[in-house]
Parts: sequence; C-alpha cells; structure tokens
Amino acid sequence: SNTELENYLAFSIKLAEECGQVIRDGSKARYHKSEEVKGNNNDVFEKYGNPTDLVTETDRKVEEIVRDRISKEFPSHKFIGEETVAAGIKCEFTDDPTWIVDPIDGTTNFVQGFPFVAISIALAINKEPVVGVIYNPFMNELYTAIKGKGAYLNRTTRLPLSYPHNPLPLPNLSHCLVLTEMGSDRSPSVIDKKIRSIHNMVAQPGQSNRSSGGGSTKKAGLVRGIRCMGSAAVNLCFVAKGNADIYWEIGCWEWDVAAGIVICQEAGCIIVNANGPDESPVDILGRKFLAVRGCSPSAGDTDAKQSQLRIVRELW
Ligand code: LIP
Repeated sequence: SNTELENYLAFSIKLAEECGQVIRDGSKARYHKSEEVKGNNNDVFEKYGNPTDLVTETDRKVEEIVRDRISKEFPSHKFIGEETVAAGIKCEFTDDPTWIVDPIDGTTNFVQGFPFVAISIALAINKEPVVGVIYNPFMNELYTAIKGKGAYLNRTTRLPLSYPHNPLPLPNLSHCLVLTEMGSDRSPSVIDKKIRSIHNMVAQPGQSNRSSGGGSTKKAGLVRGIRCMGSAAVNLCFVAKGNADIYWEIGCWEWDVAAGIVICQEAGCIIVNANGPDESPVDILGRKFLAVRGCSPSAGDTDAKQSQLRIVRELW
C-alpha cells in the first residue's frame, strides 16, 4: 500500500543519511591512514583480481550496517548487495520484496576524493523497483522516489528541474549531453565497442580540424558532449534532474541502477534495458541501460515522449 511504501522510503532515507556520515568519516580516515603509511592505502582492495574494480573497508562496513538494519526491520525481505555478492554469498532475485543496495557507488571516486559518490538503496517488489534513494554525502544531494509518487531532490524539490536553455522535447541527439562509463570490464573487445560508439557520437564527419568548420555535413548522431563521472547512480540522478540528457552504459549491475531507475522513471525519463524499448517493467538484471531525460509524467506531454523515443531509436 501507499503507506507501506512511504514507510520504506522514510526508513531508506534515514539509513542513507546515517551511512552518508560513515562514508564521509571513512574518507577522512582513509586520508589519515594513507598519510601514516606514506601513501600505501592498505584499506583499498581489488575485487575479482581486477585492478579497475575496487572495494574499501568503508564499502564493506556500510553494506554490513544496511544489511543488518534491513534484516532486523524487515526480516521476511530479501537482500542483494554489491559486497555481499562479491563475498560469494548467494543472493536470489525473486518476486519477494528485495532490497538492492550499493553501499558506495563510485568506489574509485571515493578512493580518489572525486565527489561523485553515492549510496544507493532500492526496494523491488515483483522484480520492479518501487522505492529508490540515492544519497551523495559529499555534495549533500538526496534523490528519492516512490513509484507513482514523483521524484525529489532533497525532499521537496520535484524533479526534473527545468532548464530553459535546453527545453523538451529534445529535437535530436545533437542537443544532448551524454553520460557514459568505461566500466570495470576492460577486455579490449568490450572497450573497442564502447570507444566506437563514443566515436560515432562525438566525431563530426567531413571535419578534420577547426578551420574546416562551417558548411560540412552535420551527422544526426553528433552529440554536444560526453561525460564519464564514475557513478552509475549519480549519472541516473543527473538525467532525472536534467543536468544531462542521456545516460548509457553497458556492464553495470542491478545495485548500480535499481534506485536510479525509479528516480528516473518518476522524473519522466525513459529507461530502456538490454531487451529494447518495449520491455516493461525494465529488467534490472539487463546489464545494459539507456536513460533519456524527460518532463514530469503528470505533464502528459506526448511530444516529449515521442522525442525521447526518437532518441532511443537513434542510439539503439
Ligand atoms: C561502478 C559504477 C560505474 C561503472 C562501474 C561500476 P562501483 O560501481 O557506478 O559507473 O562504470 O562499472 O559498476 O563499483 O563503484 O560501485
């Protein structure tokens, strides 16, 4: 029921803010420690033997707090967490109420002190995320949503914000700022595909340098810019808010995107997963996601929806 969902949201917000403090403290502790041991960050570990997939003591500590709190408060609910899975503990995704948690999304950023870092907490029922909370403790931004009830920034500001310089409907890709990531799978074939797609979005055909500008043919797919901010959760929030128009990533996991999906959908974004534009609800295990900025769902702007779908088709 609605009251139940409100309760789950209130619980998640409290938990996210409390963990936000642990994340901030962890970052200070790490700096002190690294000074002590002269640059040897002995609380940063590689996962799966992959030097681009990091975990810190703080990730583990936060996930333990969250898992523990959920099991006490909602003993019948299931749990899927990034570090629980990494520890080899089996997590099943069923129709039961399931909490899907990334204790620190953007662990590399956390290690580097780059402030795009967030805790992401979602509750899925019947495999569909219905509550989402993403909190960036360094920028003090709290993004929240309940399915059917809208998305908010810092509790009271309804998303998306309006950006008069870049109004909806989005005419085509050339008006879009795109967020994407290199991800942690750096096998050459995977990276080649990503770089090729990025090339198609940023390279203007027929223009070899600045001086040849002007009348050259403009490719429909040419985007305004590409950003890699290092956190899928923060990327989705930026599209929900309207700071970016598109987020596109291959290789992310359910804990990276579950909360962001509700937040985006409630901000009127279109989210497409691996199975293409027609799948509903979005399969959060899809590993491939595209989010296109929207206007408030209550606005019922069919032109905006059409333009979103056109952009999905251009990219898919
Ligand atoms: C990371 C994401 C990042 C993505 C990486 C990884 P982590 O999450 O947020 O955007 O490219 O593959 O999943 O490991 O920092 O929680």
